[in-house]
Amino acid sequence: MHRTSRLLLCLALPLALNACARPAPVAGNAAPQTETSQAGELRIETVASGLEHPWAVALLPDGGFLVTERPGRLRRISADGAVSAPLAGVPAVFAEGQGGLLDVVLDPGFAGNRRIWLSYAEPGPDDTAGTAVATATLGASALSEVRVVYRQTPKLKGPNHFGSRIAFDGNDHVFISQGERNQKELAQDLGVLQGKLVRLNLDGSIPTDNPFADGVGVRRVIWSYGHRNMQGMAVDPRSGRLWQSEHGPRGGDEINLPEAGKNYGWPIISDGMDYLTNRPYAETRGREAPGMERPYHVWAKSPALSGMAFLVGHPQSAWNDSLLLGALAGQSLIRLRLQGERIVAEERLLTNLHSRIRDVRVGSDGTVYVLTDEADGQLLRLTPPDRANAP
Ligand SMILES: [Ca+2]
Repeated sequence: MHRTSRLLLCLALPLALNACARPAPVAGNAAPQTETSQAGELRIETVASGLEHPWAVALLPDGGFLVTERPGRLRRISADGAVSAPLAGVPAVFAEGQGGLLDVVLDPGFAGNRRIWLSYAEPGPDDTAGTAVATATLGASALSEVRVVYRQTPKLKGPNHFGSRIAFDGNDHVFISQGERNQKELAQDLGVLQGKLVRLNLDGSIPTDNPFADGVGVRRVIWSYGHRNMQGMAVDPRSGRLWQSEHGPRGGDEINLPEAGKNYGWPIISDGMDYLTNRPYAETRGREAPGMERPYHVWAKSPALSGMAFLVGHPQSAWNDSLLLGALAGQSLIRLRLQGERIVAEERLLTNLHSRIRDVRVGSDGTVYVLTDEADGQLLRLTPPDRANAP
């Protein structure tokens, strides 16, 4: 429905007030905007708006999109921006605080099996919740064959630090990022799943070559540990290596390239603030310790990182060889310029939107898609500058 006619309906029907409390999802009709990036002019179009705190976008082979909304809705958006009603069959979610419906990605075999993967905060008894991942078959208006393949246990009370992103290594494994549910000491406990990056086979079973597969009293699904709240993850298509981001405590947001069995330090070491003393970790517990990994890259002031995506293999694009990251508190799209795996420069884009950026994905043609995390959230299409026109 058009915005104006919807407003009139809302005014005429007081009983509809509840439905009028927020905008309905609509196709974008604003004229494209432009912005000057360090590498040339960037074009910005609104594909759709009125999405309620959209969390993740998956790019469908037909040019359309699947978008999660944190309160628990999954919608299909056509290439021209038409937004569907919520799809039926989505698992129930714990939609409080940072919880709700989180990531959506297409299965590596999607073209043949129409399977998708969803991560979400799964409700448990007594107001507890935990990160979970389900697979499902995508139909026109509903999901079918919904199957939970991963559950974080134990479930805990509290609305924060669920993660979560899903990424495939191209070698029949899936990585699931999550958080420590704001119970930081758990991140060092290999007997629980909070604060761990986990790795599964695509059928949900545990790989026999996981680093703790033979351990006693440890969770065999763990890949790496000592993580805080991992809301960004992507595999570098050039190397097949997994990159991950996590929120630091009021400072010290990190990028890591997690390796099997390694300890990424939380809450023993950090580059952020020690909440107990309100002083920097650097002055209290420290930023490094034996047997623990320093971040691969770290920000002293937290951008509050969410989704991430590589833009590589597009030599015509002036943004080729970049890592793109959504920033929530930082209200921008961060572009890290890469030389190989080395981060050599940073620029912040979309700052004029004054919006939290929740997710970013890169299409097969190098087009960039971004979600703003707002009550009236948008799906944006960014056309990066051509190398031919770069300054
Ligand atoms: Ca760390």
